[in-house]
Amino acid sequence: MKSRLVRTLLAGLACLCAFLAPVRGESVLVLDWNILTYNNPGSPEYEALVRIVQALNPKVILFQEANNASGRAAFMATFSTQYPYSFLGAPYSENPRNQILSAYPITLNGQIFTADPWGGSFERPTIWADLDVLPARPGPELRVYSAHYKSGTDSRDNTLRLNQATDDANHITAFLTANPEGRVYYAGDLNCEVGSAPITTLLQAQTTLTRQVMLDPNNGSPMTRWPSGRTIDHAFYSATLAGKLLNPFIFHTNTFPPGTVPPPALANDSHTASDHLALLVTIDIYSLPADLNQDGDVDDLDYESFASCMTAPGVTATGGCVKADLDYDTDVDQADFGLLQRCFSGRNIPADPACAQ
Ligand SMILES: [Ca+2]
Ligand SMILES: [Ca+2]
Ligand SMILES: [Ca+2]
Repeated sequence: MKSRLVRTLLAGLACLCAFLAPVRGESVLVLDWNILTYNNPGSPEYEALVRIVQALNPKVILFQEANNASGRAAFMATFSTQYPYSFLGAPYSENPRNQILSAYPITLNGQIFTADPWGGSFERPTIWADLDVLPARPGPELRVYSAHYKSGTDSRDNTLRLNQATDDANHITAFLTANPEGRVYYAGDLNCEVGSAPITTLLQAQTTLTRQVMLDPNNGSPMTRWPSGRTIDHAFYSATLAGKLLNPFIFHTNTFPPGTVPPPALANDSHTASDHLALLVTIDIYSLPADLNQDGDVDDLDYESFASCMTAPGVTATGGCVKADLDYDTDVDQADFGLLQRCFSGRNIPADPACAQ
């Protein structure tokens, strides 16, 4: 009886340890693409879209022009296991709109409506969603935006594009001011090129955004729109994601050497599916809990943040101190300090990802 009791207790402890072991990270493949329309289920355009998503298998999708209700419903049903979470932006009638599909829970989402110089709000807002990439760690780890700026060249179009960029830049700035460690990935069809006023507005210092250069790895081209060859689809990341975007590229089935297109995609699928090309990037969601400021090391700065939060066992941490609860048992106590000590690497020295094991 005794040995069975001991075995049960040990098994229980093992479970507890597994539960408390900090989650360290996830590589999040994000696809951004203006798909023109889902098209009707069964059409060549729709089937090419499905094959490309199957070939790339992203964790998060940012779509623009996600219209055609029947195609959209068929797509979401086909990928319901892969993307159990989704958010469809306005308008809800069949006009081009933005959509976010996610393998991770969406904890919060919203739409940014922009003033239309013709009166009212522009019908097609930028949309955003907070993603809980690491469910074992409190709070969401990534915020994504899907944007589609007004096309055209008349005065209203130019004003609207700049208004959209200004509103989105302000939205990102407000988010990062309230959440200095928030991670932002912003992408979409901005209908303007590098150097234009909307792009410059997004890149103003307070957004902390950097534009991610995207190239087709098979020919080095930055083109995202065909047949015009313009580069009007863009991706940006916040300073908190500096160094965390891996392998950015433009996906273009037509430029792969013969026989090398990732299956089940076919050679001409990019052009069959849409008049834009897809942007892909892997975002490294770094999650070593002891690295409180998430800059890669565990140093005196992390210790200072931690020390100001340390209390006693069983005292629930609140506000900015939740991040100092390194073993996720709600308090900031000696056990958390032990984890910090084990992970301490020193300034600018990458912490050992296995330190907390
Ligand atoms: Ca989380
Ligand atoms: Ca650090
Ligand atoms: Ca704790």
